Amino acid sequence: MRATAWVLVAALLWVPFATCSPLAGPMKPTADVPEAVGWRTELVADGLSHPWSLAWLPDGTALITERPGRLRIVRDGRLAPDPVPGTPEVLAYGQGGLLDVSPHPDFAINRLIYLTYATGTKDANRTALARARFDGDRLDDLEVIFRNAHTKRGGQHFGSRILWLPDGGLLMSVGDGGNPPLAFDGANIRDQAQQLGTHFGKILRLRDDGHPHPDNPFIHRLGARPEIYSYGHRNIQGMTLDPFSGQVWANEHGSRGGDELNLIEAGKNYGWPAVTYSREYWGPRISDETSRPGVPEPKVVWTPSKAPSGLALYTGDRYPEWKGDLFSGALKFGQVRRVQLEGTRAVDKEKLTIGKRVRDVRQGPDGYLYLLTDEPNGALLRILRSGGRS
Ligand SMILES: [Ca+2]
Repeated sequence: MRATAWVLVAALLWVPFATCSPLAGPMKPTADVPEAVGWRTELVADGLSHPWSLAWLPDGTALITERPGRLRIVRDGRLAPDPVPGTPEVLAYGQGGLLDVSPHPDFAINRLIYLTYATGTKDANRTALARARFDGDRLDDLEVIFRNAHTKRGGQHFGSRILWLPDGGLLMSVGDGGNPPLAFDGANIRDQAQQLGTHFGKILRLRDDGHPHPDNPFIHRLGARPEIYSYGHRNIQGMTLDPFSGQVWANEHGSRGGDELNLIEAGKNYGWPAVTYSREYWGPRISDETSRPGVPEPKVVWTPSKAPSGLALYTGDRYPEWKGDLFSGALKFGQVRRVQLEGTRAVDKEKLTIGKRVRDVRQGPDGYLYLLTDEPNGALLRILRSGGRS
Protein backbone atom coordinates (compact mmCIF):
# COMPACT_ATOMS: atom_id res chain seq x y z
CA MET A 1 0.00 0.00 0.00
CA ARG A 2 1.22 3.45 -0.85
CA ALA A 3 2.06 5.90 1.89
CA THR A 4 -0.93 8.15 1.14
CA ALA A 5 -3.29 5.18 1.53
CA TRP A 6 -1.78 4.37 4.91
CA VAL A 7 -2.39 7.96 5.98
CA LEU A 8 -6.01 7.63 4.88
CA VAL A 9 -6.51 4.38 6.80
CA ALA A 10 -4.89 5.89 9.90
CA ALA A 11 -7.13 8.94 9.65
CA LEU A 12 -10.28 6.81 9.31
CA LEU A 13 -9.31 4.75 12.36
CA TRP A 14 -8.44 7.83 14.37
CA VAL A 15 -11.52 9.95 13.69
CA PRO A 16 -14.07 7.93 15.75
CA PHE A 17 -11.74 8.02 18.74
CA ALA A 18 -10.84 11.66 18.38
CA THR A 19 -14.46 12.77 18.22
CA CYS A 20 -15.62 10.70 21.16
CA SER A 21 -14.08 12.16 24.31
CA PRO A 22 -14.62 9.19 26.68
CA LEU A 23 -12.32 7.10 24.45
CA ALA A 24 -10.00 9.91 23.47
CA GLY A 25 -8.16 10.13 26.77
CA PRO A 26 -7.39 13.44 28.47
CA MET A 27 -9.25 16.55 27.38
CA LYS A 28 -7.60 18.89 24.95
CA PRO A 29 -7.87 22.46 26.16
CA THR A 30 -9.93 24.53 23.76
CA ALA A 31 -8.39 27.67 22.39
CA ASP A 32 -10.61 30.13 20.60
CA VAL A 33 -14.03 29.42 19.08
CA PRO A 34 -15.92 31.23 16.29
CA GLU A 35 -18.10 34.24 16.95
CA ALA A 36 -21.84 33.50 17.08
CA VAL A 37 -23.87 35.39 14.49
CA GLY A 38 -27.37 36.84 14.44
CA TRP A 39 -27.63 38.23 17.95
CA ARG A 40 -27.33 41.53 19.78
CA THR A 41 -27.63 42.87 23.30
CA GLU A 42 -30.23 45.28 24.58
CA LEU A 43 -29.68 47.41 27.68
CA VAL A 44 -32.31 46.80 30.37
CA ALA A 45 -30.75 48.75 33.25
CA ASP A 46 -27.41 50.27 34.16
CA GLY A 47 -25.98 52.16 37.11
CA LEU A 48 -25.30 48.93 38.99
CA SER A 49 -22.11 48.78 41.05
CA HIS A 50 -20.31 45.49 40.31
CA PRO A 51 -23.49 43.41 40.03
CA TRP A 52 -22.83 39.75 40.88
CA SER A 53 -26.04 37.77 40.66
CA LEU A 54 -29.51 37.93 39.17
CA ALA A 55 -32.71 36.07 40.11
CA TRP A 56 -36.42 36.43 39.46
CA LEU A 57 -39.40 36.21 41.78
CA PRO A 58 -42.65 34.56 40.64
CA ASP A 59 -44.21 37.99 39.88
CA GLY A 60 -41.42 38.85 37.42
CA THR A 61 -39.48 41.13 39.78
CA ALA A 62 -35.72 40.76 39.26
CA LEU A 63 -33.33 40.86 42.22
CA ILE A 64 -29.69 41.83 41.63
CA THR A 65 -26.86 41.73 44.14
CA GLU A 66 -24.14 44.36 44.00
CA ARG A 67 -20.84 43.09 45.38
CA PRO A 68 -20.27 46.14 47.65
CA GLY A 69 -23.29 44.89 49.65
CA ARG A 70 -26.56 46.07 48.17
CA LEU A 71 -29.59 44.21 46.84
CA ARG A 72 -31.39 45.97 44.00
CA ILE A 73 -34.82 45.51 42.40
CA VAL A 74 -35.77 45.74 38.74
CA ARG A 75 -39.56 45.98 38.25
CA ASP A 76 -41.24 46.41 34.88
CA GLY A 77 -37.84 46.93 33.30
CA ARG A 78 -36.86 49.76 35.69
CA LEU A 79 -34.18 49.74 38.37
CA ALA A 80 -35.65 50.92 41.68
CA PRO A 81 -33.51 53.81 42.98
CA ASP A 82 -33.12 52.54 46.54
CA PRO A 83 -31.43 49.31 47.62
CA VAL A 84 -33.45 46.78 49.62
CA PRO A 85 -32.95 47.30 53.38
CA GLY A 86 -32.17 44.35 55.64
CA THR A 87 -29.25 42.70 53.80
CA PRO A 88 -26.42 41.20 55.89
CA GLU A 89 -23.28 43.18 56.61
CA VAL A 90 -20.63 41.97 54.17
CA LEU A 91 -16.87 42.16 53.77
CA ALA A 92 -16.55 44.05 50.49
CA TYR A 93 -12.90 43.34 49.80
CA GLY A 94 -11.16 41.80 46.78
CA GLN A 95 -13.53 39.20 45.32
CA GLY A 96 -15.66 39.30 48.47
CA GLY A 97 -18.93 41.05 49.19
CA LEU A 98 -22.59 40.28 48.59
CA LEU A 99 -22.53 37.42 46.10
CA ASP A 100 -25.37 35.12 45.08
CA VAL A 101 -29.12 35.68 45.46
CA SER A 102 -31.75 33.00 44.98
CA PRO A 103 -35.39 32.75 46.04
CA HIS A 104 -36.61 29.57 47.73
CA PRO A 105 -38.44 27.31 45.24
CA ASP A 106 -41.59 27.87 47.37
CA PHE A 107 -41.07 31.64 47.57
CA ALA A 108 -44.72 32.26 46.67
CA ILE A 109 -45.64 30.61 49.97
CA ASN A 110 -42.73 31.34 52.33
CA ARG A 111 -41.24 34.60 50.88
CA LEU A 112 -37.69 33.38 51.61
CA ILE A 113 -34.66 34.83 49.80
CA TYR A 114 -31.21 33.22 50.10
CA LEU A 115 -27.97 35.19 49.91
CA THR A 116 -24.30 34.16 49.94
CA TYR A 117 -21.64 36.64 50.97
CA ALA A 118 -18.19 37.21 52.42
CA THR A 119 -18.13 38.14 56.07
CA GLY A 120 -15.46 39.00 58.63
CA THR A 121 -12.28 41.02 58.29
CA LYS A 122 -9.45 41.20 55.77
CA ASP A 123 -7.42 38.86 57.96
CA ALA A 124 -10.18 36.45 59.04
CA ASN A 125 -13.11 36.01 56.70
CA ARG A 126 -15.39 33.32 55.34
CA THR A 127 -18.28 32.56 53.02
CA ALA A 128 -21.75 32.50 54.60
CA LEU A 129 -25.32 31.72 53.57
CA ALA A 130 -28.27 33.65 55.01
CA ARG A 131 -31.98 33.73 54.36
CA ALA A 132 -34.60 36.38 55.04
CA ARG A 133 -38.24 37.12 54.28
CA PHE A 134 -38.87 39.57 51.47
CA ASP A 135 -42.13 41.49 51.60
CA GLY A 136 -41.55 43.27 48.29
CA ASP A 137 -39.70 46.24 49.79
CA ARG A 138 -37.41 45.00 52.56
CA LEU A 139 -35.79 41.89 54.03
CA ASP A 140 -36.84 40.82 57.54
CA ASP A 141 -35.91 38.02 59.95
CA LEU A 142 -32.41 37.63 58.50
CA GLU A 143 -31.00 34.31 59.66
CA VAL A 144 -27.44 33.06 58.97
CA ILE A 145 -27.93 29.37 58.22
CA PHE A 146 -24.43 28.30 57.14
CA ARG A 147 -20.91 29.62 57.64
CA ASN A 148 -17.63 28.11 56.50
CA ALA A 149 -16.28 26.43 59.65
CA HIS A 150 -12.88 28.09 59.15
CA THR A 151 -11.73 31.58 58.37
CA LYS A 152 -9.06 32.57 55.87
CA ARG A 153 -7.01 35.64 55.06
CA GLY A 154 -7.36 37.92 52.07
CA GLY A 155 -9.93 38.65 49.43
CA GLN A 156 -9.78 35.60 47.14
CA HIS A 157 -11.96 32.62 46.24
CA PHE A 158 -15.21 32.81 48.17
CA GLY A 159 -17.34 30.94 45.63
CA SER A 160 -20.31 31.05 45.93
CA ARG A 161 -23.25 30.07 43.76
CA ILE A 162 -26.53 28.64 45.02
CA LEU A 163 -28.36 25.97 43.00
CA TRP A 164 -31.71 24.51 44.05
CA LEU A 165 -32.29 20.82 43.46
CA PRO A 166 -35.64 19.22 42.66
CA ASP A 167 -35.89 17.67 46.17
CA GLY A 168 -35.85 21.13 47.80
CA GLY A 169 -32.20 20.98 48.88
CA LEU A 170 -29.55 23.33 47.56
CA LEU A 171 -25.97 23.19 46.38
CA MET A 172 -23.57 25.95 47.38
CA SER A 173 -20.01 26.36 46.07
CA VAL A 174 -17.17 27.47 48.36
CA GLY A 175 -13.76 28.48 46.96
CA ASP A 176 -10.41 26.96 47.92
CA GLY A 177 -9.44 29.97 50.05
CA GLY A 178 -6.92 31.59 47.70
CA ASN A 179 -3.54 31.38 45.97
CA PRO A 180 -0.08 30.78 47.46
CA PRO A 181 1.38 32.08 49.70
CA LEU A 182 -1.97 32.05 51.53
CA ALA A 183 -1.62 29.20 54.02
CA PHE A 184 -3.75 27.01 56.22
CA ASP A 185 -2.48 24.42 58.67
CA GLY A 186 1.15 24.97 57.54
CA ALA A 187 0.53 24.39 53.81
CA ASN A 188 -1.03 26.22 50.87
CA ILE A 189 -4.67 26.84 51.71
CA ARG A 190 -5.65 25.62 48.23
CA ASP A 191 -4.58 22.09 49.30
CA GLN A 192 -7.70 22.10 51.49
CA ALA A 193 -9.73 21.39 48.35
CA GLN A 194 -8.46 17.79 48.78
CA GLN A 195 -9.21 17.68 52.52
CA LEU A 196 -12.66 16.59 53.64
CA GLY A 197 -12.20 18.22 57.06
CA THR A 198 -12.83 21.76 55.76
CA HIS A 199 -15.37 23.46 53.51
CA PHE A 200 -12.72 25.05 51.26
CA GLY A 201 -12.83 24.00 47.59
CA LYS A 202 -16.12 22.13 47.83
CA ILE A 203 -19.67 21.97 46.64
CA LEU A 204 -21.94 21.62 49.67
CA ARG A 205 -25.44 20.16 49.68
CA LEU A 206 -27.69 21.67 52.33
CA ARG A 207 -31.31 21.44 53.33
CA ASP A 208 -33.20 24.70 52.99
CA ASP A 209 -32.54 25.39 56.70
CA GLY A 210 -28.76 25.18 56.18
CA HIS A 211 -28.28 21.78 57.76
CA PRO A 212 -26.39 19.07 55.86
CA HIS A 213 -28.54 17.09 53.45
CA PRO A 214 -29.12 13.65 55.03
CA ASP A 215 -28.08 11.80 51.84
CA ASN A 216 -24.69 13.51 51.55
CA PRO A 217 -21.85 11.18 50.52
CA PHE A 218 -19.52 11.74 53.52
CA ILE A 219 -22.14 12.29 56.21
CA HIS A 220 -21.08 9.17 58.12
CA ARG A 221 -17.32 9.54 57.55
CA LEU A 222 -15.36 10.46 60.65
CA GLY A 223 -13.56 13.78 60.27
CA ALA A 224 -15.39 14.77 57.09
CA ARG A 225 -17.63 17.82 56.93
CA PRO A 226 -21.17 16.46 56.57
CA GLU A 227 -22.18 19.24 54.15
CA ILE A 228 -19.73 18.09 51.42
CA TYR A 229 -21.25 16.96 48.12
CA SER A 230 -18.13 17.06 45.89
CA TYR A 231 -14.55 18.28 46.38
CA GLY A 232 -11.34 19.17 44.58
CA HIS A 233 -12.70 22.47 43.21
CA ARG A 234 -10.79 25.75 42.97
CA ASN A 235 -13.46 28.42 42.71
CA ILE A 236 -16.85 27.65 41.20
CA GLN A 237 -18.66 30.79 40.03
CA GLY A 238 -21.35 29.18 37.90
CA MET A 239 -23.63 26.22 38.55
CA THR A 240 -26.78 25.12 36.78
CA LEU A 241 -29.21 22.23 36.57
CA ASP A 242 -30.37 20.56 33.38
CA PRO A 243 -34.07 20.08 34.15
CA PHE A 244 -34.40 17.46 31.41
CA SER A 245 -31.53 15.15 32.44
CA GLY A 246 -31.15 16.18 36.10
CA GLN A 247 -27.43 16.80 35.46
CA VAL A 248 -25.62 19.49 37.46
CA TRP A 249 -23.00 21.50 35.56
CA ALA A 250 -20.43 23.82 37.12
CA ASN A 251 -17.64 25.99 35.76
CA GLU A 252 -14.60 26.89 37.84
CA HIS A 253 -11.55 29.10 37.59
CA GLY A 254 -8.10 27.64 37.06
CA SER A 255 -5.18 29.91 37.89
CA ARG A 256 -3.24 30.28 34.63
CA GLY A 257 -5.20 28.23 32.11
CA GLY A 258 -7.06 25.10 33.02
CA ASP A 259 -10.47 26.63 33.74
CA GLU A 260 -12.98 23.79 33.79
CA LEU A 261 -16.54 22.87 32.96
CA ASN A 262 -17.55 19.83 34.99
CA LEU A 263 -20.48 17.49 35.26
CA ILE A 264 -21.01 17.28 39.02
CA GLU A 265 -21.69 13.98 40.78
CA ALA A 266 -22.05 13.29 44.48
CA GLY A 267 -18.93 12.16 46.31
CA LYS A 268 -16.51 12.80 43.43
CA ASN A 269 -13.07 14.39 43.70
CA TYR A 270 -12.59 16.90 40.87
CA GLY A 271 -8.84 16.99 41.38
CA TRP A 272 -7.77 20.53 42.31
CA PRO A 273 -4.90 21.15 42.96
CA ALA A 274 -3.50 17.60 42.67
CA VAL A 275 -4.89 16.98 39.18
CA THR A 276 -5.13 20.02 36.93
CA TYR A 277 -4.28 21.55 33.56
CA SER A 278 -3.62 24.84 35.33
CA ARG A 279 -0.26 26.52 35.85
CA GLU A 280 1.00 28.82 38.55
CA TYR A 281 0.56 32.49 37.64
CA TRP A 282 4.36 32.66 37.43
CA GLY A 283 4.60 29.78 34.94
CA PRO A 284 5.36 26.27 36.25
CA ARG A 285 2.85 23.45 36.27
CA ILE A 286 0.89 23.08 39.50
CA SER A 287 0.84 19.31 39.16
CA ASP A 288 2.34 16.70 36.82
CA GLU A 289 -1.06 15.04 36.69
CA THR A 290 -3.74 16.28 34.32
CA SER A 291 -5.82 13.16 34.83
CA ARG A 292 -6.10 10.38 37.36
CA PRO A 293 -8.37 7.34 37.65
CA GLY A 294 -11.40 8.24 39.75
CA VAL A 295 -11.10 11.98 39.08
CA PRO A 296 -13.76 13.01 36.54
CA GLU A 297 -12.27 14.60 33.43
CA PRO A 298 -13.47 18.16 32.91
CA LYS A 299 -15.89 18.29 29.98
CA VAL A 300 -14.28 21.48 28.70
CA VAL A 301 -10.88 22.93 29.63
CA TRP A 302 -10.34 26.59 28.86
CA THR A 303 -6.70 27.56 28.22
CA PRO A 304 -6.03 30.44 28.20
CA SER A 305 -8.32 31.11 31.14
CA LYS A 306 -11.56 32.91 30.37
CA ALA A 307 -12.36 33.25 34.09
CA PRO A 308 -15.77 31.57 34.01
CA SER A 309 -18.61 33.27 35.89
CA GLY A 310 -22.37 32.64 35.73
CA LEU A 311 -23.63 29.52 33.97
CA ALA A 312 -27.09 28.97 32.50
CA LEU A 313 -28.69 26.09 30.66
CA TYR A 314 -31.03 27.52 28.08
CA THR A 315 -34.50 25.92 28.09
CA GLY A 316 -36.59 28.70 26.52
CA ASP A 317 -38.22 29.18 23.12
CA ARG A 318 -36.79 32.57 22.15
CA TYR A 319 -33.75 31.04 20.45
CA PRO A 320 -34.83 27.53 19.38
CA GLU A 321 -31.40 26.67 17.95
CA TRP A 322 -29.77 27.30 21.36
CA LYS A 323 -32.19 25.19 23.38
CA GLY A 324 -30.43 22.73 25.67
CA ASP A 325 -27.07 24.53 25.41
CA LEU A 326 -24.97 25.92 28.24
CA PHE A 327 -24.06 29.61 28.33
CA SER A 328 -20.95 30.33 30.37
CA GLY A 329 -19.96 33.89 31.23
CA ALA A 330 -16.36 35.05 31.11
CA LEU A 331 -14.72 37.82 33.07
CA LYS A 332 -11.72 37.76 30.74
CA PHE A 333 -12.22 38.52 27.04
CA GLY A 334 -15.71 39.89 27.85
CA GLN A 335 -17.51 36.87 26.44
CA VAL A 336 -20.24 34.36 26.85
CA ARG A 337 -19.40 30.89 25.52
CA ARG A 338 -22.11 28.68 24.02
CA VAL A 339 -21.41 25.06 24.92
CA GLN A 340 -23.46 22.34 23.26
CA LEU A 341 -24.38 19.30 25.33
CA GLU A 342 -24.70 15.81 23.92
CA GLY A 343 -25.50 13.51 26.81
CA THR A 344 -22.48 13.74 29.10
CA ARG A 345 -20.31 15.38 26.42
CA ALA A 346 -19.88 19.13 26.08
CA VAL A 347 -18.64 20.92 23.00
CA ASP A 348 -17.41 24.51 23.28
CA LYS A 349 -19.03 25.89 20.11
CA GLU A 350 -19.13 29.65 19.92
CA LYS A 351 -18.52 32.92 21.70
CA LEU A 352 -20.75 35.91 22.07
CA THR A 353 -18.38 38.85 22.49
CA ILE A 354 -19.96 41.34 24.88
CA GLY A 355 -16.83 43.46 25.31
CA LYS A 356 -17.22 43.77 29.09
CA ARG A 357 -16.55 41.45 32.02
CA VAL A 358 -19.59 39.18 32.23
CA ARG A 359 -20.39 38.26 35.84
CA ASP A 360 -23.65 36.38 35.50
CA VAL A 361 -25.73 34.67 32.83
CA ARG A 362 -29.34 33.68 33.53
CA GLN A 363 -32.48 32.78 31.67
CA GLY A 364 -35.38 35.07 32.49
CA PRO A 365 -38.95 33.90 33.00
CA ASP A 366 -39.71 35.50 29.60
CA GLY A 367 -37.33 33.07 27.88
CA TYR A 368 -34.55 35.58 27.13
CA LEU A 369 -30.97 35.23 28.29
CA TYR A 370 -29.83 38.03 30.61
CA LEU A 371 -26.30 39.12 31.52
CA LEU A 372 -24.71 41.24 34.22
CA THR A 373 -21.54 43.17 33.42
CA ASP A 374 -19.05 43.50 36.26
CA GLU A 375 -18.10 47.15 36.27
CA PRO A 376 -18.39 50.20 38.54
CA ASN A 377 -21.28 51.16 36.21
CA GLY A 378 -22.45 47.63 35.53
CA ALA A 379 -25.47 46.75 33.46
CA LEU A 380 -28.27 44.27 33.03
CA LEU A 381 -28.39 43.23 29.38
CA ARG A 382 -30.75 41.04 27.43
CA ILE A 383 -29.77 38.97 24.40
CA LEU A 384 -31.94 39.28 21.32
CA ARG A 385 -31.68 37.03 18.31
CA SER A 386 -32.03 38.73 14.93
CA GLY A 387 -33.48 35.64 13.28
CA GLY A 388 -35.58 34.47 16.23
CA ARG A 389 -38.83 35.63 17.74
CA SER A 390 -38.64 38.62 20.05
CA1 LIG B 1 -10.71 19.14 37.80
